[in-house]
Amino acid sequence: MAPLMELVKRMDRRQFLATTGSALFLASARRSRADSRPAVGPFRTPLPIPPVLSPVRSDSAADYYEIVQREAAVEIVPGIRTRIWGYNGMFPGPTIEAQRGRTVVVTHTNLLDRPTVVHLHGGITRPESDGFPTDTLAPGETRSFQYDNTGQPATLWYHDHSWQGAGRNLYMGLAGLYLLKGDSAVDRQLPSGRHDIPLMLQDRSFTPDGDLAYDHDGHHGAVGQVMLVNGAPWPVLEVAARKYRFRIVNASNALPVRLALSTHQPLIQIATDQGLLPSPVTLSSIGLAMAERTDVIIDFSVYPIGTRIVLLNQRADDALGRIMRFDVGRAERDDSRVPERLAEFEPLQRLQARRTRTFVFSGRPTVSVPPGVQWVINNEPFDPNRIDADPQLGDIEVWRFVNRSFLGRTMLHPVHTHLAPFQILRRNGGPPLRQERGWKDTVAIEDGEEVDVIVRWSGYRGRYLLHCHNLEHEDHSMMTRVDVV
Ligand SMILES: [Cu+2]
Repeated sequence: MAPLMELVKRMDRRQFLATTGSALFLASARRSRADSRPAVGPFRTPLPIPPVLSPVRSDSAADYYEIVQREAAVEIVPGIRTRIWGYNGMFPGPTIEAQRGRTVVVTHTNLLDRPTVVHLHGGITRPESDGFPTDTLAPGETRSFQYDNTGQPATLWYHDHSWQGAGRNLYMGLAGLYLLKGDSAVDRQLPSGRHDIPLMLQDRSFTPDGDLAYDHDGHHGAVGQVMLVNGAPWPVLEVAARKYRFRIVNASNALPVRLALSTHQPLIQIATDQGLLPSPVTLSSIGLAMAERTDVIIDFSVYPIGTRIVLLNQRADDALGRIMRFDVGRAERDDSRVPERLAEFEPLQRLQARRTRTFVFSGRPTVSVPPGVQWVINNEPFDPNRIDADPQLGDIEVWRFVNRSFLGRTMLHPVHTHLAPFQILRRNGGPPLRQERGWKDTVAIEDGEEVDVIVRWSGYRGRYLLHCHNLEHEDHSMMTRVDVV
């Protein structure tokens, strides 16, 4: 074994990260993977913040936005142009800031050469605007989507949802943030403005000439070699020695992460997918599967000016084990605080449920040479014309998600319900994780696990979805139609 790798193996990974420079880090990353990407190192790029989109007009009914889906060449790796498919030609797309209870209408025009589908992840959305996978926007077509923003203030995101095309379309850039904001007394006390920062995580691979290299790995999932935050590789954010709120979205196709700080300082979690928790939770690490979100407070006032803190992904031992760095650059006054009571929370009880439905997530071999895998729910692939669940509007139901392993291969399935948020009742017969005791719309089901969630099917009648948010599983074809009747 090469001396470097031997050294790395013997050291605790955090110790390795703390004591070695980026050159060494890159050398080890290169050795651990067949490497064909352009030279890109960690902690050389400032963190970009996606710009907030301005409405083209507003009236008493709504704020109106326009987005064009188009190809563009953008600088992701410094000095190199990368061809992307982006909302307004950006990677990620522009951020939409919505206010609870105020309607937003987004008019999309598709200037790409393929059909696309627009979905607002986490939104309580009327069915005609929810982005059913066959509700395509054809090349050249323009259509408006209406979001009523009746849910809790939360960190949402919008992205492509094309049937058998979502994996590639998101990889190429069709994703953006949608921040549903509130203005309660609690919201005003928490860090805000330039101290409230979204972090959209996406791993990517690049070809030698800088293009995105999409490989679905036999429908197991497209995992990259470079960690991007808001479209920049392993960026750096200079922070003041005070509290910040970070809205962290795992927008990767197939990479679950476990967030932790290199200094062992705990993260103060204040929100899940669907908004503020009843009270803050202090955690040494937070698991975040694909499409899950967490809002955390990090208090940099505990560090001397000049301290560098790395946000780690403890699920990876290679280049994807680091996400970004915070450099404490200056002192600053801090009037924000984290209240002990964050949000009202009504725990739903199993007794309130009208019925229980079970969904088994597994794989089955395809009839091909060599045999591949098709991802299925209750042994059925997605069929847009088959209704697999038909909850009544207003009903509360328990949905049991079972992850049954396939050919001994460990697969995580992040399960996502459209329209209706849920609470987690039981995880493997025990209580939910401390980080998931709030309203959720996506839940990580690890291999062999069984999770009961309780869902209130309110909002709208119509055609919706339940699916795995590993995008390559979703495309092939771990998705099922749910009609609210
Ligand atoms: Cu899956």
